[in-house]
Amino acid sequence: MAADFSGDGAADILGVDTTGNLLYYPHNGSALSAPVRIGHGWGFFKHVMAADFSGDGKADVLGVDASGNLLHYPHVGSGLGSPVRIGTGWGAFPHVMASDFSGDGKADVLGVDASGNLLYYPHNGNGLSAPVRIGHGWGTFRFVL
Ligand SMILES: [Ca+2]
Ligand SMILES: [Ca+2]
Repeated sequence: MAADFSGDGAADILGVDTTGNLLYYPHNGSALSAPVRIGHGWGFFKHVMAADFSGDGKADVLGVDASGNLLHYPHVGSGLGSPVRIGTGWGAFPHVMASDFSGDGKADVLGVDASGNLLYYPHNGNGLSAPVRIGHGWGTFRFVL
């Protein structure tokens, strides 16, 4: 995932390795620095996204766990804080994305449901509002980003 985790205006890279470690590769100006482990146990997640959900300029991490819960891990200090559940029933979504679709500085969530509908869940300041269908026919896409 590419997102500005440090808040310096340049995108960093986050990844989940085969053992479930969440690794952060800081952008140092010309390349990537050595990775820092900022979490573990991420191997069971169906979806993992990095986007600024809180609106403080630093990317947070969102994940859909094995039970279909959509969890927000806020970026606090140098790492991630305790997760907050911001949705349920996401387990059947083949694609889930977090990005500031509305342009208010806070990431919204978009998902492709099992029927191929592209749904937009606006960030309302406290959490996610009811979804708006903004497209259909996305079920056959291998990647949606
Ligand atoms: Ca943030
Ligand atoms: Ca937004």
